[in-house]
Amino acid sequence: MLHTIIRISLFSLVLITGIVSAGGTDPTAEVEIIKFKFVPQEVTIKVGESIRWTNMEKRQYHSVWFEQTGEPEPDYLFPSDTFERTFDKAGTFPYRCGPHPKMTGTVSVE
Ligand SMILES: [Cu+2]
Repeated sequence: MLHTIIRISLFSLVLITGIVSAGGTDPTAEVEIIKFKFVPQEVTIKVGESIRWTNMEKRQYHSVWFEQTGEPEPDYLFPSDTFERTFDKAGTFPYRCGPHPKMTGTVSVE
């Protein structure tokens, strides 16, 4: 009986470890989009690190657009959607929401 329990536990552990590692690396920083704001508005990370934005609104869509890099505007984020971006160069990167130009944020990469 005890043997069986230990075996099952070990099996579960292997299974859980597998699932977690399959998810890849977690982003370094999280930004929530809520009430037409990026929270926190300023994020500082290191070169090679990444940020994940999550739309926490109930109904409103937004986007995370690094317009000044010349990149096209990414797809809109609908409620509970996420957007991830990795930063490979040092610098200060302002961004905004496409549909709402007053919604701005800044990423500092050291
Ligand atoms: Cu917006």
